[in-house]
Amino acid sequence: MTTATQTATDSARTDLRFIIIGAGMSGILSAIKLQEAGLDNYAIYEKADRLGGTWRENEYAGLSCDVPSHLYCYSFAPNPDWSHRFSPGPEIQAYFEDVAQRFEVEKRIQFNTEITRCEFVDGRWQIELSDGSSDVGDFVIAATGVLHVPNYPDIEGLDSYKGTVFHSARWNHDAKLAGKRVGVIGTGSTAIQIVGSLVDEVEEISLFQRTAQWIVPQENPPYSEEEKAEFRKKPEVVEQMRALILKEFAEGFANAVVDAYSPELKGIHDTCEANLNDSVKDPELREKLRPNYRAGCKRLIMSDNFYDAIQRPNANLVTEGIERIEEGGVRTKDGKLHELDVLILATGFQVDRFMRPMEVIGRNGLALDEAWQKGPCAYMAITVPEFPNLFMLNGPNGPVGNFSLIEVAELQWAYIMQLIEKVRSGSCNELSVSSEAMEAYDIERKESAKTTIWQSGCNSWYLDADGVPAVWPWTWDRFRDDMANPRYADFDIR
Ligand code: N01
Repeated sequence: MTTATQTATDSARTDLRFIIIGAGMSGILSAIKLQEAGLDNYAIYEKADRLGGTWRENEYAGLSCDVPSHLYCYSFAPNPDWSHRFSPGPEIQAYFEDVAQRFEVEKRIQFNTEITRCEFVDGRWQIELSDGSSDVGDFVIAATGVLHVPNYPDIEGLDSYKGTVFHSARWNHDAKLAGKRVGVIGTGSTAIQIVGSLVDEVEEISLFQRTAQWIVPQENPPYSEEEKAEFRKKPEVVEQMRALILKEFAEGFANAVVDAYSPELKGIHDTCEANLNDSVKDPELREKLRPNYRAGCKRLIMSDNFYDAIQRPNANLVTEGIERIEEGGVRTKDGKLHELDVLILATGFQVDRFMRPMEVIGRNGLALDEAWQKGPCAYMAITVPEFPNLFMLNGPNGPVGNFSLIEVAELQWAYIMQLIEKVRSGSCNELSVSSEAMEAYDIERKESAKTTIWQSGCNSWYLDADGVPAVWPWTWDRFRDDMANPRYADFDIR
């Protein structure tokens, strides 16, 4: 007699192949987790010649992460050696390189290989690569990241500028900045860090501000050698610290931003206001730096040096709008030419790209561009109707508060793994969210977004083309619970 267990085991798939797109934080995570699950038949393709994703691409002056380092690392690979509470970018890049090597993922990465096309044909994904070769997989894991296509501003005359110009995510290391007149366009997290870091080095720095930003004061003490030795000796101390930061982030921030009238958010606003009032002496400058929207509406910026930097004698805050860019610099609407040697475009990213420009074709020839005609969507930020066995990490509408994207990706992976298990155990071959569930999910998501702080009256990269926040609009607890318990009734399972 055959038991149910035997039947499942007999039909279990041991031959599944996985295609991972991208060797950034999420791609490395996926490879490690597949190995851990004994699913070793995978390829990981990376278009660049190094791993690291956003940490490889962003090399701008002053780069650091605004999530504390002991949370901004994999839960299974703590790092007792972080130099600071918020560690600098190059250290984070080195961390990913080290983890990829230790977990034997790096040797599996096919560098300089861009996936140009994925098509779902007869139950499998056919993959075309930039070197002309191809691959076939049962699953595609899209770990392409969100902020990876620079947004170049559409400002008249940009091409006519004769000085050195580059986007913050394409840092020109050959550009001489010391003793130069440097302009920075933008006031996002990137620009704020750049200004704080360059002010001492350059002759003059001009920050072109279109919109003022609220800034949370953030001390960034280094860890002493004694502390690091203790972290090495007692991993439980690091674990406790991580748990504490996670709790603080979840309760004090992630849960607060989804309720525009929460007391926590009021507290954050008051902190930002006090920071501005206490830090900026000149009343005129202070008012120019005062945003006309509530703290948290745009992604909050944390800094311990920006207000100090912008008050230096060699720093200018330019709030007149930009009229055009000319050979010699930036002309503002008041007619003034701000002469510059170097112009840095800290103007953010095209946030609706995800896997694109790759061509992705799902069931019955449906192109992803067509499915996303009205904007990128994905159920739980992971799955799209008619794109079976294709799962995204940090996909559309995915960011959860200012939370660590690593923690988010780990929980998303746990969700994806449960879907993969369905196929591995032989209970089905294909899964993707059903069109009905996708529609219902998006209606609920958009409705819930109305009471979040992101929709309280400002413009930001969180908003989609219709002004709806393209983020997780619910609490951290709901995210954790939803990721742990897929609702299979919402899936088209074949
Ligand atoms: O980009 P942004 P970012 N003329 O989109 C301005 C993460 N990150 O690279 O506000 C003039 O936030 C635009 O003006 P406005 C983090 O998630 C994290 O700084 O639209 N200005 C805005 O000021 C962050 O949120 C860290 O009026 C123009 C700026 O450019 C995300 O990356 C560090 C303009 C763009 O700001 C993106 O941050 C860095 C124009 N034509 C980044 N076009 C940390 O972890 C755009 N702007 C610390």
